[in-house]
Amino acid sequence: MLEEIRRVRESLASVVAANEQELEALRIKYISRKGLLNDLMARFREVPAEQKREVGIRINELKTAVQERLETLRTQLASTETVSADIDLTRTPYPQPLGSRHPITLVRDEILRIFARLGFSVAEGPEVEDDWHVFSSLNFAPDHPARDMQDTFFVEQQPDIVLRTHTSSVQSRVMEKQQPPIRVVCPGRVYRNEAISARAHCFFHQIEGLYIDKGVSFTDLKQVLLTFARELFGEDTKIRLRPSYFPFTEPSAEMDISCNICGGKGCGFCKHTGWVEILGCGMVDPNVLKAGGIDPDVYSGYAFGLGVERITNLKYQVSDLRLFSENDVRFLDQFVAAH
Ligand code: 2NM
Repeated sequence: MLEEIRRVRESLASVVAANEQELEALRIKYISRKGLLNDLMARFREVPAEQKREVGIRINELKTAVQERLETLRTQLASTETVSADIDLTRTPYPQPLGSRHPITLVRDEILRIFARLGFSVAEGPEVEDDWHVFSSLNFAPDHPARDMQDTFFVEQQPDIVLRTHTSSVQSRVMEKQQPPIRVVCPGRVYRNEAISARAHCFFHQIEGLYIDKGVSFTDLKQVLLTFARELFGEDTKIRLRPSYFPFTEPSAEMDISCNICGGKGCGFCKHTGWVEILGCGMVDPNVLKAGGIDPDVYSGYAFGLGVERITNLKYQVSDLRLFSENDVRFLDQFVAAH
């Protein structure tokens, strides 16, 4: 019997209860009227007299041990229940990984902030557009090569509907809706029918600016672009304008900045010229103003357009345009935003 008592006592430590029912079952098993302890007591009578003293002591010890164990299990059950009621199981576990912003988003926002300080508001419009807003209203001749299937994506069986090839279509819409003064920048994705390579993609991101008021001249354009270049690439940045051609502006120019890799000394990046091209610009063609319902005898304006991928390449030296649309986290993780 002493041996039996010892075994029961040792097994107590591994006795557990997952809930109230299991705990009650243990109580019944050990200390109810028909329980293990009462059974031992009942057999106490059969114990030889010389062992009675020790067996009595051991049974009493076992009784205390059982009561203590059941009490411990009861407190444990109660505490798990209160804790689980407090925990929000829908909460994201720690640590919460912070994402990073896409480099195109970072550079776009930085550019928009600079123009916001210069008084430009933001306008957006549809990526699927009609011919009028993408081409005709912007002084593209009916036979202009940009209208070719080779360059532009057309919506099937609707030759009048295209994926916009520039965000000037948004500015065309702004002119139709609003009389000058107009100061807008239009960010967005544009599409060109090009074979995808490291240096070309069938879509990219643009920001175009438009400023229309009385007496706006080319000097206003130059000063705003110089301010912009210095804000984006640093105070020492120089700009240079080269004559160019766009259907919607006359005169037109392309702007270079002093190479921000070598500081203008000449390097592989600027093909040893010291300059890199960053945008196109010009004075809005009177035909474009007219198409937008603005009187070119009263108002004049300038416009410019830049590719966000190109600027991002300049700032971060990304060598392959395809990286921007593959969403490889190993690439994206390197651009840690100021959250
Ligand atoms: C460029 C270059 C030059 C431009 C023109 C217009 C509008 F709507 F006024 F006609 N928006 N953007 C423009 C002018 C865009 O991108 C290289």
